[in-house]
Amino acid sequence: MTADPDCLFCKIVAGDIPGDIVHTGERTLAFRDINPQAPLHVLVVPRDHEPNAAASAHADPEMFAEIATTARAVATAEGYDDYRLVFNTGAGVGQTVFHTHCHVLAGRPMTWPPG
Ligand code: DGP
Repeated sequence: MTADPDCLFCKIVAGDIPGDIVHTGERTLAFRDINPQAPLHVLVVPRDHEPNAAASAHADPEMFAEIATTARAVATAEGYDDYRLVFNTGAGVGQTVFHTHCHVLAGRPMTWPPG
């Protein structure tokens, strides 16, 4: 298990700061976003610290599948068949927390392209 003591999401994974946790997996955790952008807005994170999705994919190629499976489990449990998954990867596209996370968004109409 790798953790960064200065990382917000590592602290949620460790239970050092509270999170509204909706799914606990062996290698992933899912909790509600503090600033929800849709009726369902959950973040799925790997327990291991990596700064972004590309780094997680490099370090652990199976992690994407686990994140997708967790995202589906969360959406299904909340009653949604349709949902959007977003990995912001890099500050230039809006990443603000540098621990890999997948936004799971559902429950309202969504447009494309995203803003
Ligand atoms: P991103 O912009 O892709 O890095 O998304 C980071 C998300 O993390 C953003 O939607 C807000 C959320 N967030 C930030 N701080 C906290 C926190 O302390 N708790 C929870 N649950 N979510 C947080």
